Amino acid sequence: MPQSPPVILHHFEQSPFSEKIRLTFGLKQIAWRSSLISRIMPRPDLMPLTGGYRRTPVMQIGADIYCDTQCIMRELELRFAEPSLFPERNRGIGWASAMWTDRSFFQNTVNLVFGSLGDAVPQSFVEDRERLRGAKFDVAAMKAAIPQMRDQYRAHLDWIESQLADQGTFLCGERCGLLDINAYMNVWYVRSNLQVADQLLKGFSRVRDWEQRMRAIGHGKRVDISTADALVIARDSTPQTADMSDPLDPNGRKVGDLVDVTPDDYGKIPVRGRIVASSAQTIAIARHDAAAGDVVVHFPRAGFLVTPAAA
Ligand SMILES: N[C@@H](CCC(=O)N[C@@H](CS)C(=O)NCC(=O)O)C(=O)O
Repeated sequence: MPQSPPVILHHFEQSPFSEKIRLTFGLKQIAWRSSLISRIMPRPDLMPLTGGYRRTPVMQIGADIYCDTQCIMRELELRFAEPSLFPERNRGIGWASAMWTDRSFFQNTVNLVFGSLGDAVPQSFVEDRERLRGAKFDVAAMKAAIPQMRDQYRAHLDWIESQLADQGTFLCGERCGLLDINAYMNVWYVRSNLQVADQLLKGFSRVRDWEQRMRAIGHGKRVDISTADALVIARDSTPQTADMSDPLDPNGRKVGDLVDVTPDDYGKIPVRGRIVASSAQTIAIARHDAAAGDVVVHFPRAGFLVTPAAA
C-alpha cells in the first residue's frame, strides 16, 4: 500500500499564526515535517505551491495545499479527529473566535510588539510588510500609540481572565481546545518578544497559569524538511481532494468554475484556479504550476473573497 504523504508545515519560528498550528500538532500528538521559510519574501519554493498566497503558515499534504490557520485547523481536525479541538464542545464559538483573536486582538498585539521593538526592526522587514499591507508599516506611529495599545491589550487579557474565572482550567472547561489556541497566540507573541510581558500580564494570575499550561502542550513530533524537498513531494503527488459541489452556494458557483480567491484584509494576492470543492467554510481550487505540477489549494471562506475569473 502506498504511504500517505507527510504533513508539512511551511512556517518560520517567530510566526504567531504558525505557533497556533505547532500547538495543534502538540495537542493532537501529530508527527510533522517542518519546512522553514524566510520571514520575508521571496519564497521561491513555496509560491509554486500556493499560486501567490504569501501569508504564513501554509500546510502541505502531498499536492494538497492548505492556506490560513482556519483552513489548516479544520483539515487537521478532520484527519486527526482525536484528541479533538473541541473536547468541551463549543464548536461554533471556537471557529468564530478567530475573527477576534486573529484580527482585532492580533492587530493590537502587533502594534504593541513592533512599537516596542522600534528601531530594532530591520528595514528589509519594514519594506516587506509594507508590500504585504499595501500601506506604511509605521514603526514610529506604533511607538507613539504604545500607551493606547497597552490599554487595548489589557482589555483583551481581561476577557481571557474572566472566561478562565468562569470555566476553570481552559477557556471552555477542563480540556484545551481551539479557543485556547487562538487566544494564546497573542500572549505567546508578546512573551516571545517583550521583556515587559510580565508587566503587561500583571493582575491576570489565571492568564499566567493558563499560559504555562498552554506552553506545556508542546509541538508534537517535529522533523525538518527542506523547502526544495517539499516541492518535490508536491510534484510527485496527486491531489486527493474529491469533487464536492455546494447546492446551496448563494451565488450559484459550481465545480469547474474559474475563480480568484483573495484574502480580504492584507496580502491581497488573488490565487486563480477551478473550483474542486466548496462549502460554507471551505473552498478548494485546482491549479497547475510548472514546478509543482497539479495541486489543489484550499482556503477558508470567512475573510476570503471568491470572485469569477475570465479564462
Ligand atoms: N489569517 C491568516 C493570517 C496569517 C498571518 O498574518 N501571518 C503572518 C505571519 S505570523 C504573515 O503572513 N506575515 C507575512 C508573511 O509571512 O509573509 C492565518 O490565519 O493564517
